[in-house]
Amino acid sequence: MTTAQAKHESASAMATETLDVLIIGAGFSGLYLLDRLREHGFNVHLVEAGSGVGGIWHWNCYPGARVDTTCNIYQFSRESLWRKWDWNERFPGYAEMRAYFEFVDQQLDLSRDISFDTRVRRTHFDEQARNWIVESDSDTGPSQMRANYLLVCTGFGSVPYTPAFDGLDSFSGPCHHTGLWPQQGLDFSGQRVGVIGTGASGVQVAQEAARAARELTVFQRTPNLCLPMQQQQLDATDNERLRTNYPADFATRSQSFGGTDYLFDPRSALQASPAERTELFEKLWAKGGFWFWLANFQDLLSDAAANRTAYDFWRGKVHERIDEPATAELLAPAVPPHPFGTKRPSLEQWYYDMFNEPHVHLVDIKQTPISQITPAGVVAGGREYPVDVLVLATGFDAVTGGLTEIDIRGSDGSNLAQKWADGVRTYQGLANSGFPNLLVSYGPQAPTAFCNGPTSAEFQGEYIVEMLCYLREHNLSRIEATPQAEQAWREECLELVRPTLFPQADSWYMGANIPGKKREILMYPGGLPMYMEALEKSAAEGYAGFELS
Ligand code: N01
Repeated sequence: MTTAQAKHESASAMATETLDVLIIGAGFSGLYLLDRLREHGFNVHLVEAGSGVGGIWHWNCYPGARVDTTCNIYQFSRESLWRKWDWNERFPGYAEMRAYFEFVDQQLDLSRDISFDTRVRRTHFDEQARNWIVESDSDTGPSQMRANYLLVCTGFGSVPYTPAFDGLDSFSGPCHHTGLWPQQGLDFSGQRVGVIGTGASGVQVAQEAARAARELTVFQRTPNLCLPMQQQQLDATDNERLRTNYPADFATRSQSFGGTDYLFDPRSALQASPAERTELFEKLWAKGGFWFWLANFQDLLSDAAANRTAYDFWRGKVHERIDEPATAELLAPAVPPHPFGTKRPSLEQWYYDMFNEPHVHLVDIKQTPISQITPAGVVAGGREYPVDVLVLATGFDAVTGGLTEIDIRGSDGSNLAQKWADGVRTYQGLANSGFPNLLVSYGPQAPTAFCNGPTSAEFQGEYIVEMLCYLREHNLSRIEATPQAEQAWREECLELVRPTLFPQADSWYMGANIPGKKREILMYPGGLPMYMEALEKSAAEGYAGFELS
């Protein structure tokens, strides 16, 4: 039988059988759940819109796309995997991440239970049968499936956001969003490249463009408070050394706010002397990565004056690297655009230095907004900036978009996106009242983007696996969050974020990057240990907050 015939047969079989579990999305969360649920004897299948595994690393293949978490914890903690895998870089690029996902796929034989190029469009809960009917667009995979449990693992950044720039369609050259980059790549050599947006994607792609392009114009609305990556190449000896530390690194994740292998410094920035502050700041700066953000004084993200000490240190470091004072002021202004760390900092390598080069230009589109895109370039402040290639690094309908773009209908036929129109409601960031047997991993009101992705995939994933095992063992076939538990969870999220500085930034953490989206914290702000404690308490009480039958 040919592969196409085999796929067709398995698609037909799936149209008639009822799976125990259907998973949407082949990133860290979805793959973890597929593997673990299979190990527990569930009949499980996974559908993925892309043509390969890797989730965000499949789609974000723009030049420079790179992880912002060190490789030791940006991987599964399963020993049979890390024993056999060597990393080439401390912060791996997208190509290395893709190779890692292929390795995991091969080691765990995951693809045999995955339908690729299959995008789920609609799904509804059949109350009588107690299962989900899922419809997708696919030429080769199943177009309709039934499953007792539906696990949505679409990640925080699967729906790119493109602003409605006047004339965008008229642009005559290649124009791509970083989150939908052409799989065959795009060469910047000798081109005049324009990058709109200076989030992590914009910073990364601009750095690469600066090296290849004839001219690079960066359109900045808000400066990114970037941190030094301190990249390192890793050889076999480095990997052996890393492996000896992995068990301790993985163990630390459960104690840290963001599922990392380091913790906040327990001291207050304001109680420390200026010399002590500088000492810690310098130490964390030299380590690179997110240490300056997540291993810094514990009051940095809750006290404005403490935060300002870090901002001023950061600003000084940036100014040292930029020749032109006006450019330095645009990139690192005297008045902070938002408290440091309340928008996710990007990790940069030569981002600031590149603005000293004559072919790299910075345009302040806060002062002079983009009024139009023409066939030949970008118009801002009445001036046309000529561009051959236009890069839209304008972000994502983050955290909720992957769920709300699917027409998900619950037991009374109502739609999840409508339910969330005036504010997200979940219980434990996992479940929804009115939507029985639907569970979400790496979604809203969970640690999600406040947490390292693989850590979240494993911690939340294991909780879901245990929950499904519990239901099976107790001959139960339906689980639904109660409206009261959901309301209390929402209030807890809003309450926990109130004393922090996060609400002060117009960030995607706050849903503030999408016009018309409700402005509210989209993550659970209590940190991973507190989150897992709440989940474990509920489980110990027979899944308090849920109705089981
Ligand atoms: O998106 P963003 P991203 N006119 O939303 C600008 C992860 N990630 O794709 O700040 C003009 O952060 C917008 O301006 P402003 C990481 O978690 C990780 O860069 O709203 N500009 C901003 O500059 C990251 O946080 C890596 O004023 C407009 C930019 O577009 C998350 O993904 C790499 C505009 C969007 O920045 C998202 O990052 C890449 C408009 N109308 C991504 N609308 C790693 O390193 C938006 N902008 C692992």
